[in-house]
Amino acid sequence: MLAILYSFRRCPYAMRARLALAYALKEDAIELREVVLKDKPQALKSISPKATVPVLQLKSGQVIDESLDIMKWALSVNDEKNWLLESCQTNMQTLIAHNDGDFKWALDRYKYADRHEHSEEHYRKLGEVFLQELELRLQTTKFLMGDNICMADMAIFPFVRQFAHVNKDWFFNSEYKALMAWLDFFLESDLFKSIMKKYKKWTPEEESVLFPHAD
Ligand SMILES: N[C@@H](CCC(=O)N[C@@H](CS)C(=O)NCC(=O)O)C(=O)O
Repeated sequence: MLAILYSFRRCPYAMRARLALAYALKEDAIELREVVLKDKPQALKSISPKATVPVLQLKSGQVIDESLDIMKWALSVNDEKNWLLESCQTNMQTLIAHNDGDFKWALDRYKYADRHEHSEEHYRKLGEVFLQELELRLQTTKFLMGDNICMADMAIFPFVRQFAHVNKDWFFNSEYKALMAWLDFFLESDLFKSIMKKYKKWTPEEESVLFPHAD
């Protein structure tokens, strides 16, 4: 066993970590512990006091508690299709920072506009600034940094998925056609399906769930 992953199925940060781990590691390489955010296990809180997911605890005891660092760790183990794309690292980091910053801020408010000051449309418009940036890129290349999949695609699409799901009618009737095709490509992929299996909440008494899966 290489590591333990604390994860939450529907969390987009945990999804990007699971995507990279499932891509890079051999089947059953790690133990997956499904966390319920309202009832986090003590084992998680004691290794990472901020207690966000995902958290990866390596066999050496090292704890990695940022999703992008977990992706980079996975790619340092194996990256046969070159997701790291060294020549585009700066561009990738800038795009991911936009995703994790302004876009995520708008997404959280778009999802729950009734708990915030402005309307759903207001927050959607703010989020659209990022969608437009992605759309522009995807009109000329199949993926965000060219015609091959890279880390930025995997780090970003789980968030675009969430944005699309807030109001599917709006999204699928919007002008973002290249973005829709890109999103659909990932949602239909075997890799994505393999990381979206459902698990019971982990408890220390429960039998271990191994990850990545064979199929
Ligand atoms: N910067 C962190 C953010 C992770 C994060 O915020 N995850 C959410 C779940 S989607 C979380 O654990 N929130 C804590 C909570 O809800 O208690 C990362 O990239 O790993």
